[in-house]
Amino acid sequence: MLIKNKKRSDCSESEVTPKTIYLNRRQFMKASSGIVLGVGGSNVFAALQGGNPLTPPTPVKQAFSQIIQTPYGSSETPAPYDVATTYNNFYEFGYGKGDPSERADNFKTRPWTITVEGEAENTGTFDLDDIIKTSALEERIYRHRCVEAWSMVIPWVGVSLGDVLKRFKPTSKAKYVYFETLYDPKQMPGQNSGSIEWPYREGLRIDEAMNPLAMFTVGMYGSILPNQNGAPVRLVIPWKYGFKGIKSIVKIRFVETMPLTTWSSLAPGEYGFYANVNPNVDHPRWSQSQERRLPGGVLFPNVIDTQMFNGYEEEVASLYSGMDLKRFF
Ligand SMILES: Nc1nc2c(c(=O)[nH]1)N[C@H]1C(S)=C(S)[C@@H](COP(=O)(O)O)O[C@H]1N2
Ligand SMILES: [Mo]
Repeated sequence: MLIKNKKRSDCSESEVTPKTIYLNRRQFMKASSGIVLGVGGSNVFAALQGGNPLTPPTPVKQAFSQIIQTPYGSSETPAPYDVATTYNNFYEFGYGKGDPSERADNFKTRPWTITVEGEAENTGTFDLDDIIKTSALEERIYRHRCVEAWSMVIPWVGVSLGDVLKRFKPTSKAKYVYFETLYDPKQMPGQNSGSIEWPYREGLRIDEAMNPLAMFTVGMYGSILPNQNGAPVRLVIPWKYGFKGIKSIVKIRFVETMPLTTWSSLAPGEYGFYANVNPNVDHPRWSQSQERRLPGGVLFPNVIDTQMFNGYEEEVASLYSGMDLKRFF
């Protein structure tokens, strides 16, 4: 982001994949699976193997056994799996879009614990599997909009962030919630260098975190998160720029005042705490009125208009009523 501004024409050839392939898959799922999509080793998943670029490759055992289908994004066309997993921002593994998929293979994501601190009754260190196991996993297809002005549609798997946070019983002093990524330079080579003060930090106002759209995400495309996409758990906040979607979370802290976050501390004039997708507030180095919807390429850059709150205005606009969004960007 700060470092590299990809040109519109920089799309790799692998991003060019016909939409019809994904459409076929969705029709197939509708016809064969009903409401609960059983993918773990089932016939449905097996039938989707065989070179379809929209499904995770082997091992199949990493697919979830039961995912509740939701209406979120059912009319959208998700990006092919290989695009969503090779065009990434995860600076802990390098600044290039291809670095995370090339360097995160051996990243250890189990066992994984999250430490919960601050203004809550139920604090301590919890195993991720214990945190997640009481919730039914949902598939939600969301638009994912990076501040660099590219976007993708991704079928995430996870639970409402609010449902998870409520289990820690935040007190009335918890006005914000702060998150931290793992700090482990041995595993994350990008943490040995660069201008970022590690670990990566993010935060939300507590009412934003409790909004039903905010997602505590453990998978995508029916399967566990690939390491490059933030395994084993990340945030997905679909009405905000992608950098709010902190990856590989190890710490959650409930706090009274607005926490410092990585990008807004590095360049406060460029990246705000709120970071709501807003076509009317330009970034100093690039316009936010449009976006490159991936996959696209040299011949079909696939530029579309950016929507207010990334198209989730109805669900989230009330969080910001009375706020000057040009000032609180
Ligand atoms: N820890 C961490 N989280 C991160 C980032 C990062 O560099 N480190 N990049 C952010 C940015 S800028 C974006 S756009 C998304 C990218 O998610 P994706 O690679 O799954 O598309 O992750 C966000 N979360
Ligand atoms: Mo981003």
